[in-house]
Amino acid sequence: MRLIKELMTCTATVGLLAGLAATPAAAEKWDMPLAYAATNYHSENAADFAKCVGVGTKGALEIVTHPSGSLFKGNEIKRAVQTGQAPIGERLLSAHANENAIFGIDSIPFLATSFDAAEKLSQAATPTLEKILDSQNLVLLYSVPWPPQGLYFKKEVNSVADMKGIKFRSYNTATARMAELAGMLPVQVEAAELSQALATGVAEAFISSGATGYDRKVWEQLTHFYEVDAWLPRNTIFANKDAWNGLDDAKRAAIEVCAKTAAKAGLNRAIAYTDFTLNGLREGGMKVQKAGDQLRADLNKIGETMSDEWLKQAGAEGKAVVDKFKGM
Ligand code: PCA
Repeated sequence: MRLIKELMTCTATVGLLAGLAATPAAAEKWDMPLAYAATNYHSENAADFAKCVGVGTKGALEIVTHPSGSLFKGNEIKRAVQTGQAPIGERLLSAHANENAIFGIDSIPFLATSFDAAEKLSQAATPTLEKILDSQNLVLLYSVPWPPQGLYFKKEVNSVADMKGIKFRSYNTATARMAELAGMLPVQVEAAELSQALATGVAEAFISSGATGYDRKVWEQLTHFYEVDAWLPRNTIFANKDAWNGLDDAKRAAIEVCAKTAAKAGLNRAIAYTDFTLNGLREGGMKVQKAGDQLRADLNKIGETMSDEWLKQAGAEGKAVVDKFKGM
């Protein structure tokens, strides 16, 4: 018995030493702030990306994800990475369209309304986005779409006239502008705080994917989801340029390989999460339906105004990206 015990202790010690030997002494740790729930597919995808980097660098670079805005809130993440407070992070770039209109390219109403079109638009925009992010001390790694955007209300809505005066939660410049043009009152709220904003009456309606409505269990307050397919915004994953330049070639190569895998896996997850979450809204008791003709026509008009405004703000650089997309 004693012998067995001794043998077990010995085996455990050898195992522990082997484990220690396999971990290089100078393992580097990167904290990765995320804005959305741990169970959301963006966060799960980022966790897999982190795992992939760990394996690809044989443990020499450990990326630790921090979902739900726990390390930095959504609206703080970009600045945190730019300034090196975090070496890597994920952010909805369209929320920063006030810095550069091109960041809002994925939120132009009715320009790209399917996963296929959204991927093409992203491809068309990537070189320009890389350049702009580079000028902000950021390295673009990959991006992943949200499902098509639809409208959430706590009553039946058949036209834009029905929306007048409603307190509308926005998540970027485009959603705030849409609210204004529809006669609603925009209030910017991060997804992590959405349930609370609805529960306290700070917001009564919003535009988003089925995914965010599902994650935030909005059936507890709201009753109707109208499928509008207005656009498919993206979460972009970027690194601080100094942190990136500080990595050796092998680590950078591992990140690049994992980023490519994560982009593909993220897209597939987004597609799968679309129907799953719309069904989840139904199961929660919400009426999920296509927007009616009048509502659609009214939104198209608002969309035209917003597209014109965007083109004016984004100038020749923006037009070039849109033209490239349209020619794909
Ligand atoms: N969910 C995010 C952005 C787009 C989406 O589908 C949100 O509502 O904050």
